[in-house]
Order: sequence, then structure tokens, then C-alpha cells
Amino acid sequence: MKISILLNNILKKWSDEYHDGTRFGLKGKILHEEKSDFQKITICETDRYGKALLLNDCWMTAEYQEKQYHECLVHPALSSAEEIERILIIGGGDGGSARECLKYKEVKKVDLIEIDQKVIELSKIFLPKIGLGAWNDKRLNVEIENGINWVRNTKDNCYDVVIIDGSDPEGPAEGLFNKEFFRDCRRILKNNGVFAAQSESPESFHEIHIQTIKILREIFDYADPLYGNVPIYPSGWWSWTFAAVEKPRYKQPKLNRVQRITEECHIWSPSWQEGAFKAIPAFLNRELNQ
Ligand code: SPD
Repeated sequence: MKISILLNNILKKWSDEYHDGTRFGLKGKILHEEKSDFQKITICETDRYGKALLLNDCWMTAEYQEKQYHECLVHPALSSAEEIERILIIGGGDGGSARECLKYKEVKKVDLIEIDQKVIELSKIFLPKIGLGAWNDKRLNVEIENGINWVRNTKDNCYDVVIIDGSDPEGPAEGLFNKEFFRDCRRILKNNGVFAAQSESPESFHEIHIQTIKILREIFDYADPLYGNVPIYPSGWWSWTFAAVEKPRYKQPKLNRVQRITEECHIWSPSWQEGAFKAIPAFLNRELNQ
């Protein structure tokens, strides 16, 4: 065996996310690891999905898989809100959600509120393929702040779309799953706007998943989950939940707005979304309607 191959194999190791008696791992080389004021941040070059980001040893994103996540979080909301001039993203420090939002020419300003400046800095250095042009887009306003405080201090009816792209409900993202936070999100969203949140796995995070949707249904007039696959996350089965007042407008994409965007997407399309909203597994439907 050549020395370089041998060396590469020695440098590569398994990085695993442990969750409830299961583990989800990728083999690769650790490129960078540090402790920020908020969490442990790891960047690794994986064999299967390219460069990837872990926070506190949990997979967040990876170059050749992030579309599965970001497209499904962003486009049901951006395609359907009545107007999409002002967008708020809480979290999203890798830039993937901002990149998808900024594909819409109608968007005038995206406020991205990330608590951990280090996540942004390291994403720009190691994961430029995820944020792409978003970081240099003049419509993007990045604030390093706690998202909970940001929504608390924002005026009523301010945003057309509010997107929660946080990590799991432990550590810095814990408060992004509670009633008070969601109430503020409802208050700052315009009446004809759409709220979108990553809502964990119906398998690995069953309880928090169901609770999140039920709370959103109390606060908004409508809230519905969309299920898809993100193979690096626990169980690989993931969800995003959309909420609105007056009508479930997130189920009705404005087709003229999304024609070009649909052509560029890897997973999302109006028809994928229509099927996915309908394809809610029976046991989840029962539990959500109890
Ligand atoms: N279990 C991982 C949940 C992470 C959701 N957010 C990921 C950030 C991608 N922008």
C-alpha cells in the first residue's frame, strides 16, 4: 500500500452522533475542532458527504446532503407567503437557509440571527459551498445575538416569513422549542406570512416532534408537518413544520414565483411538497389529532 493512502487511512476516523442507544456515523478526517463560548464545533471532511459540521457531536450539515434539509425548510414558506420582502432566520449559521431564501428576487432583506459567531466564521472558511453567494449578498443582514431575545424585542407584524433553523433542543437551541418563543414568532409574523421550523425526527425525537406541532397548532390557526430524509441525522427521517393564520397557505405555492427555483432544486418542487404534506403516516396523524 502507498504511504499516502496508509497515512490517509490513519488520519481518518469515525465521527458518531450518539442518540438513545443508536449512533449515526461518518468516516473522515477532522479538519478543525474548537470550543466556542457556546459549544464544541467540529469540522470534518467525510468520505461520503464532503465537508461536514458537528455541534456538540451532533451532525448539523454536510456539503453533499444539505439540500435535503435546506430546500425543505425554506421553499414551502418562501413559495407561499403572500409577500416575501422581509425574512427572518433564527440560527442557520452555515448559510444554507439564507442561500435558498436569496434565490427569490422578491426578497429585499434577510435578517440572520446566529448566537455563535464561530459557527459563521468556520462555515465561511470550511463550508463555502453551503453559504455560496449569500454571504456577499447585500440583502443579507447578519446579527450575532440570541434569537430568543431578537424575536422578543421585534415589533409586531414585521416579517413575511420566519424560519427557525436551530439545532436540537439542548444547549443554545433549547429555548427555540417553547411556547413563549413561538408566541413571539407569531406576533412578529405578518398575518399573510408563513412560519417554518425544523421540527426534529418523528422517530428519534418523537416526543419533542409531536409537542412542537401541537404547540404551534395552539398558537397559529394552522400548522402541518412535512417529512423527508436527511441521512446524517438520527434515524435519517426528518421533519419541518409550517404554520400560518387564516389559512394553511404553505400548502399553496405560487407557481409563477417558483418556476426557476423549482428547476434548480434537488428535492423540493411544488408536486413533491404536495405529496409530502399528504403522506403523513397514519400513526402520526392519529397522535397529532388526539
Ligand atoms: N439533529 C440536527 C438538527 C439540526 C437542524 N439544523 C441544522 C442546521 C442546518 N442549517
